[in-house]
Amino acid sequence: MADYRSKFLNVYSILKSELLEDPAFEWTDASRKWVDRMLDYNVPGGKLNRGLSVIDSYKFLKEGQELTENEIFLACALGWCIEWLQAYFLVLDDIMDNSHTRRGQPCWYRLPKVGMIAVNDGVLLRNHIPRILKKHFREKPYYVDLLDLFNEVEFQTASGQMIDLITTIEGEKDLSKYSLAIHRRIVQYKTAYYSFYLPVACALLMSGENLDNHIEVKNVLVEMGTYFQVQDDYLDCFGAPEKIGKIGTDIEDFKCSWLVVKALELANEEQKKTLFENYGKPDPANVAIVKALYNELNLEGVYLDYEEKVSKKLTATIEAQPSKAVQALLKSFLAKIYKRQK
Ligand code: DMA
Ligand code: MG
Ligand code: MG
Ligand code: MG
Repeated sequence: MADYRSKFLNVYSILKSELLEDPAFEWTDASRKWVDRMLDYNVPGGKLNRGLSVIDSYKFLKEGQELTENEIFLACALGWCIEWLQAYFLVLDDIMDNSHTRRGQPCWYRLPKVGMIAVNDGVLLRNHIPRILKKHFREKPYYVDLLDLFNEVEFQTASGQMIDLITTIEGEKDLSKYSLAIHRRIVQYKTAYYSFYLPVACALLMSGENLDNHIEVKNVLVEMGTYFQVQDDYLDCFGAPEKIGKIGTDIEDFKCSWLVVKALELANEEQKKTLFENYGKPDPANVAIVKALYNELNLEGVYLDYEEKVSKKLTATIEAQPSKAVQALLKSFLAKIYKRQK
């Protein structure tokens, strides 16, 4: 597989320049500088897995045929639309989760000059997506499907964020309502669709496919995305902050994390009491007690077990797919996240 990373990064500069010259707005030096800095701070600094997945997927679907420069550019532009969507959700997610760091630097809203301007920056990031699509895909037969896809997935993600957030409402904190079923619903919507289904769906549309004919592929990708968010929940507590680029806040935030659901399943009455008394409190002493309990319950071992089982199951589902190209694509996705540390 050719490495498209440098081409991909190149396309970022092009898209950014176009957005900074958008004729629909009367730019000033100050406004151009703000958006320039805001984009560089929030859009390109992640792992870029989602963005690069579009071109990787498209290449698999073309089954070894050389891609034209134009095809490469378009796949990269769609990849960047996903990275823009991710940046939009993360800027707002960090405010709502009261997070401190992201991608190894302070969260955007934590910068003294930014603060709550970050809310509007999030809105701007979201608005950049249809502007990129309009500029580069307007004449394509799949343009309407592309717009519809981004709208659907954004709605699913925002709905997932909503159910993630309303389970933590102050005054209604009730650990006993947390279950694997609720966790699954949250992560499927807040993470799986935009992180796993969206890149492949973009590649399918570019290849002229009708998304209605690929429901099975969607189901596998949603399963994989669920596994990916379980990893995110695990790393929030057990990951190395210098590797994941962020400091976990799930315990403080009373999140319906996979870890707390597992802890509730495994705890005896006394341990449950400890959990009820200490989960969802901002004091580091309470957090430390929860973490000690997670260790007592051997949640690291429980997680490793889960990871083995889910990856085996996913591999079997992938191998049952009729298309070899789709199998190869899905296997490469799984290989990228299996046992990830960041
Ligand atoms: C992430 O949930 C979901 C979206 C849509 C940003 P999260 O709060 O667990 O993410 P992170 O751990 O990166 O803050
Ligand atoms: Mg968060
Ligand atoms: Mg969140
Ligand atoms: Mg998280």
